[in-house]
Amino acid sequence: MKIDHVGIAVESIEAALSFYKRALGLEPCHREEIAAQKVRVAFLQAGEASIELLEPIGDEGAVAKFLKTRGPGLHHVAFSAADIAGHMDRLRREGLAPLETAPRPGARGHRVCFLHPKHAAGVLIELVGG
Ligand code: CMX
Repeated sequence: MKIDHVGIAVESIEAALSFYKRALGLEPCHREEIAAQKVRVAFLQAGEASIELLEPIGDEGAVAKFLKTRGPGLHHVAFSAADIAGHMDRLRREGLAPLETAPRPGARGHRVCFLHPKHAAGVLIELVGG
């Protein structure tokens, strides 16, 4: 599998974008609000993969909770998975059940699912389908 993106939880997308521009010359290529996940996101392309900056909308939701308990930093690593439903079935058979029972809508029109960090050395894993 290829890495699709690396998700980084931030307090402020604008402040983080300023760092990525000044330090690495990276510009945002896509912005979106994912209301169901209570986040706004910005993607920065870095070669074949991208960085996803995640800023919480409000005080609830997974990213707001993450920032409150752990502070800004690596939130998840996402891998491309064309047949996402097939991968979810395979993972269930392996005893590594995804957090969702079925793929759900994610950023950029993709279908996604997540694997709990307890399965992956403390890193939340996302699978990104077509
Ligand atoms: N990476 C690593 N560890 C994490 C984590 C993360 N992103 N989020 C939580 N944890 C850890 C906590 O530190 C805690 O560890 P300890 O038990 O050692 O203290 C443990 O997991 C439980 O933490 P929690 O705060 O009680 O969190 P919840 O169990 O309520 O939720 C999770 C954790 C992963 C199940 C939840 O965040 C989730 O369902 N995530 C998937 C959805 C998501 O993250 N959406 C935002 C991204 C949207 C997008 O990109 O589309």
